[in-house]
Amino acid sequence: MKSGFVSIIGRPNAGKSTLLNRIVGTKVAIVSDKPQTTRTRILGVRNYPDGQVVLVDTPGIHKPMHKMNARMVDAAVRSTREVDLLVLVVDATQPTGPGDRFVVGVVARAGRPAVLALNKVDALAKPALLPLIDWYRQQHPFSDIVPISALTGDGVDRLERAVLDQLPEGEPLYPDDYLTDQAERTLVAEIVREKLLHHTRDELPYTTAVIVERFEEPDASGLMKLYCTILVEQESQKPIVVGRQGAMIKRIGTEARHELEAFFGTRVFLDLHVKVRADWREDERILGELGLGRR
Ligand SMILES: Nc1nc2c(ncn2[C@@H]2O[C@H](COP(=O)(O)OP(=O)(O)OP(=O)(O)O)[C@@H](O)[C@H]2O)c(=O)[nH]1
Ligand SMILES: [Mg+2]
Repeated sequence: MKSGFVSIIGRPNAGKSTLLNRIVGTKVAIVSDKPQTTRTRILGVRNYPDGQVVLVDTPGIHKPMHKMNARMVDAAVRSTREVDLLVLVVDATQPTGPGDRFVVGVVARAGRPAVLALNKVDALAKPALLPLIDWYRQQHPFSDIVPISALTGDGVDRLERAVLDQLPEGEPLYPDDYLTDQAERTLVAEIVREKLLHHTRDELPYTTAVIVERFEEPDASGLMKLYCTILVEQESQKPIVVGRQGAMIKRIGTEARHELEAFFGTRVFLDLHVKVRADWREDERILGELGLGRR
């Protein structure tokens, strides 16, 4: 048997969370087309007949402009020193540059074996792969380089094999029915935030957060009641989230509720409330609630 911790790292939007969900086989991390979707580390477990891989999805590594972002990047970098193996996920459709060099530097400083996953090959012309592989080979001695599509699943089984190969001998670290370390409360907040990200753009994805104020287990009639606050930074952002006659927040609420009902297997009452909190991204108390407290 083989087992170990594997950190999935890379720049924002590379497809790390998509890959985590694909390998685990369930949605444990939210995904969006906006960079900086993942804000904390998320653990997901995959069992094989001959081993167990404990994957750690991490926030995308970027230049932090707020305390929140510094904590996010810290969480990602710290994870590289707490695992047996790294999987560096890169968006192969994007040209390489200083941001990629920086992330390779993080990999190098971690001093652990690393597998490179060239992601989004479904959206890439094949000839573009070779120069990319060459570029990364010159940057770092990766133990394997695997082209994948986290979206379609193409190449992911090869990547999983490469990961398992690199892991030490060992017994499973978690029970075989253990899927993720995400608390139900966190999952609720994340699903609401995913719908919020889906329907907003410009600065809103970065300036919003979701906090679960109250979580009531299903009552006798099987109705679960969830009360969430959506934080925005400025008064002017409130009407955008609420929408015309509340249309936007209604849509976000309905989509989130459907997903939560499927997830919990019960009827859900979901209350969403928008609140302005200037500079919440610098606020220690709020960061703590979001799992980004000072370490
Ligand atoms: N075409 C294509 N798109 C992909 C693939 N993998 C992920 N995506 C898309 O890329 C976007 C970002 O995916 P995420 O999984 O959220 O990326 P991430 O690396 O976790 O991003 P952060 O959490 O912001 O660091 C989403 O729109 C995904 O649907 C892929 O293999 N092919
Ligand atoms: Mg992510």
